[in-house]
Amino acid sequence: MYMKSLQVNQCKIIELCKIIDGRDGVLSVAEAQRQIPFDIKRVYYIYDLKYASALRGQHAHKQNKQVIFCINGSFTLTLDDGSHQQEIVLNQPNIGVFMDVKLWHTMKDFSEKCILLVFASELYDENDYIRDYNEFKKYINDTF
Ligand code: T46
Repeated sequence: MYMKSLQVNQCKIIELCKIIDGRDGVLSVAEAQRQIPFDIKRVYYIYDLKYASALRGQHAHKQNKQVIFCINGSFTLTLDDGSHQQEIVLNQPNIGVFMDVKLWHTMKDFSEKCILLVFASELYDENDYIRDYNEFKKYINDTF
């Protein structure tokens, strides 16, 4: 059981089951409206990260909800709801984070061979992104 709880609003830890039978390997399952709290319209993954110093994310979404996993290696996810900030290291393939709308998030400290897997509730739309932090703060105040 992954004990870390999140102090930030608009997000929560998602723990997938680990099916370990008599054969080799572990099987984890993510299903729409079950472990993943929305209908999945898009899946993407990020890999071939060569620099631990890379920074990705640094934005929030208006409509798009996501669950993010690290299915190989590790990285640090920083979460910011506009009032509270928290960092979480994702390093277990069956532990993810649900990221609701209006949540500023950044990915950093990528390990070697790190692979991020993301389930998204919406198709890709650049207009759904808030990529400026001041605009994010204004948006959460205006849409409260
Ligand atoms: C997020 C974090 C966790 C597409 O064309 N289609 C897609 O579905 C995605 C996800 C990206 N792109 C394009 C848009 C950019 O030209 O790929 C390029 C890189 O996207 P971005 O800079 O947004 O990548 P990250 O790693 O900063 O963010 C991504 C997701 O875009 C974002 O929604 O929450 O991962």
